[in-house]
Amino acid sequence: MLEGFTLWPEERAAFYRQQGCWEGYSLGEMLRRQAVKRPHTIAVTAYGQSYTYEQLLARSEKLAAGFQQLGIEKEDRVVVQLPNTMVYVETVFALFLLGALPVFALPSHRYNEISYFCQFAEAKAYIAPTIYQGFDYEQLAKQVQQVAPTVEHIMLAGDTDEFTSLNTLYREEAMQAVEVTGSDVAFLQLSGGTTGLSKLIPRTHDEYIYTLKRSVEICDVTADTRFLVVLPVAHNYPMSSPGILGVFYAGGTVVMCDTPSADEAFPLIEQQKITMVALVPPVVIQWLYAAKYRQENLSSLEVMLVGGAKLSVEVAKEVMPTFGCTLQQVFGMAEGLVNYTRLDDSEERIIYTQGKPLSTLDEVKVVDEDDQEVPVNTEGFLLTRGPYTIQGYYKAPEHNQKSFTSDGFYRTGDLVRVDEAGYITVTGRDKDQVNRGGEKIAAEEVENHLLAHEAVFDVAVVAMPDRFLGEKICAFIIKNKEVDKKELLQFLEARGLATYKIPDRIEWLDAFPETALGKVSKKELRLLIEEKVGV
Ligand code: J2J
Repeated sequence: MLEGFTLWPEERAAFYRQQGCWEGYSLGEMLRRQAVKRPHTIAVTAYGQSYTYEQLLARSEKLAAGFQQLGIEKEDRVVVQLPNTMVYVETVFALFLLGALPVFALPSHRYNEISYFCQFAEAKAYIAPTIYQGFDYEQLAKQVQQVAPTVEHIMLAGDTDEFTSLNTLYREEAMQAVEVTGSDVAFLQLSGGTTGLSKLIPRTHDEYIYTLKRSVEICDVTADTRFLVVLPVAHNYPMSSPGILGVFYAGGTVVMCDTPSADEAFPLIEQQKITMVALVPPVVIQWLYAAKYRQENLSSLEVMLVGGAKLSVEVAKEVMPTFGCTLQQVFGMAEGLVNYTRLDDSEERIIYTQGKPLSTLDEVKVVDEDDQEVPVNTEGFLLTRGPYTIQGYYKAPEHNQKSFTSDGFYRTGDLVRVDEAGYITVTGRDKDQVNRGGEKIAAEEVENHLLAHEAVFDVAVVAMPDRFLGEKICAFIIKNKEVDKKELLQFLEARGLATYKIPDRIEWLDAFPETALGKVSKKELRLLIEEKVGV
C-alpha cells in the first residue's frame, strides 16, 4: 500500500465491502468493461475529434505502454497539468491502467504550486501542455526541473525540443499487464487548503467508483447522457460528481469545452445536443445573462448541476424558468462527502438546500465548539465519515490530528444546518479560506507570500463579498516602508503564484483589530471590507 496513506479501520472497511460499496475493481478496469460492453459508443468528443470506448481504451493502453517503457510503474506519482482535452483523458486512464497516480494539478497553477506538488509527492514525471492560454509551460517545466530531483521525465502535449512529446509515446506493442485492485490508491486530488499549501488527498479506486455509481443513480446519468465539461476537468467536481468519470461509468458521452464562457458553451450545447452540465455559481450568473441575448437552442439540456460554492436563492430561482431544465445543487469536497438535491425533490428543496448525502452510509454530524451534537435545524460544524471520505491526507500526520476526530470523522470546516429529512444548508465556513467562485484559496498561503516582501510588516487575508464571484481576496497589510499595490502584485506573480490566488484588493492599515485573546480578528476585518464594498 502507498506509503503516507491512512487506511480505514479494518471493521469499517469490511462493512463497506459487505454492504457492496467497494467492489474491488479499478478505474482502468471500468474503462475496459465499457470497451467490451459498448465498443462503438462515443466516449469523448473534443474539438472535432471523437473516440469510441474501444478507441479510448486502445489509445490509453498505447500511451500506458509508452509510459511503461520510460519506467513509470505502479504507485509512481505523476503531476498532470492538462486542460480539457482528449489527451487529458488518455493520460489519466493510461496512468490508472498502470496503477500510477496522477496528481491533479490545474492549468492555472504556476511554479509555486507545481514545484511543490512535484517535490512533496516525489513525482517521477510531470505532464503539461507546451503553451496554453498564452502561458509557456515548457518554461515552467525547466524551472520545475531545477528544483524537483525526483522528476525523471517531463512530457508535453505538443511539439517540444527540450522534453518528451506525449505524441511520441503511443506504442503499438501491448503494455505489460499490471495488477491494480480496488483498494489501491488511484490518484492524489488537491485540497482547497486551509494552512499553507494544498494538502494532497489520496482516493482509492473502490471508494471513488462507489461515488460514481451513486452519483450516476442520483443524477440519472445513462448511456444517453451527453455531458459538456466546461470547468477545469481535473477538479474533483467535474471529474466525479457525476463528472466525466460518472459518464464513463454509465456509458454516456463526454464533450470537452475549453472554457465556461457562454460564447463557447452555448453553440456546443446546441450542436452536440448536450443533456447535462456542471457549473459553479458565477458561471450560472454569466449564462443567465447570456441566455437573454444569445440565440442558440438549449432545449436539449435536462440537468444543470451547480456547486463548488453557495448558490444564492435569487439565482437558483432563475435557472429552471430560463433554461427549462432541472437544477441540481451539489455540495461536495475532494476529501469525500458529496450531497445532491434529488431530481424529483420539491422546488423548495432544490432552491433552498444543498441536498443530502449520496449514500445512506454517510455519517453526518453537526456539532458545536465542544464537538457536541446540536439539535436538528441548528447551525453547527459539519463532521463526516463514510464509505468514500478519506481517513487522512497524504503524508500529513500532524495536520490529520487536527482535521479528523479520534473516531475518524473529517472536520469539513463548513458551517451547516441539517433538517429533519437530512437535507443540508450551507450557512458559512469555519476555515481560513477564500472561496473565489469555487476556487479555494488558503489565506495563510497568500499571507506567507506577501510576508516575504521586505515592505510588508504584517498581513491578514480575508474573503471580501463579490456580487459575481461570491467572494474575492482582500489582503490587509501593515507596511514598514513605501510600497504600492502594483509592486506587491507583481512580486506575487514573479514568485509563481497561481493567478486566482493573487489578491483582488489591498487595504492598508496601521494596526489590526484584535480578538480578546490578542489574535488578529479576521471577523472584524471581514466586516470592515464588507462595509467598504457594500455588497
Ligand atoms: C456551498 N459551499 C460549497 C455548495 C462546495 C462536488 C461539488 C463541489 C466540490 C468542491 C466537489 C458547495 N455550497 N454547493 O469536490 O465533488 C465548498 C465547501 C466545501 C468545499 C470543497 C464535488 N460545494 N462547497 O467544491 O474540494 O466549503 O470540492 O467544503 O473544491 O467547497 O471544495 P472542493
